[in-house]
Amino acid sequence: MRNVSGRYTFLGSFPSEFPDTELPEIAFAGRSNVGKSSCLNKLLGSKKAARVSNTPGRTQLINMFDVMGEMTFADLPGYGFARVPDHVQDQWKGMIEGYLGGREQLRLVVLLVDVRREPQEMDGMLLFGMREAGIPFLVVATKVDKLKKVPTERSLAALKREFALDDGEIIGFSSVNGAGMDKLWKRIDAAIR
Ligand SMILES: Nc1nc2c(ncn2[C@@H]2O[C@H](COP(=O)(O)OP(=O)(O)O)[C@@H](O)[C@H]2O)c(=O)[nH]1
Ligand SMILES: [Mg+2]
Repeated sequence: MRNVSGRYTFLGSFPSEFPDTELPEIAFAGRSNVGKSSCLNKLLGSKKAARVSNTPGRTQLINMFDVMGEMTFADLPGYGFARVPDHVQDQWKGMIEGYLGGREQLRLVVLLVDVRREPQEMDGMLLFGMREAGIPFLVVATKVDKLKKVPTERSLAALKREFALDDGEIIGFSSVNGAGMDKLWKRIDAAIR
């Protein structure tokens, strides 16, 4: 497993005009509150790289990090807050489409979903879009520490079924106890090679 332990650099927050980096890029997407910031912090070995639980509905920006000079992490804005006005939703959609459609160095999108929730329509739409565009993705089901083994397996199976995923396209993860960290790093390493 990688040990980044803080060897990353924050490149900035971008609404568009993403920086001209040459390193292979891994993007992280998912609904607000799914545990995306916590997952990034866990991968980067930092408690504060990505802010945990920031207020929803603010300006939507893509945060980028250089990781050990080997790859770029792109933290995409979360979606799915009920009380966000339409123009913010549209802004989000425009940004994500702009990013996913034009980012040549993108090697993998890690789509985070909460293992305790039913499969969500927005996640399905994003997955469908990535499949259509031929963008490699991995579904990471977060917060597996909150469920026992059997309900976790059941939930992973439901996600696989609903989103028509292959075995290798979903892993369980916890930023509390580190479950799935090895697997996630393996997939990231394979994607940037
Ligand atoms: N039990 C548990 N809680 C988590 C996990 N990941 C995130 N959380 C909690 O879920 C909430 C939202 O996490 P955050 O990382 O801010 O989600 P984001 O909105 O997707 O960036 C916070 O209260 C976290 O402490 C996890 O793996 N297990
Ligand atoms: Mg966050």
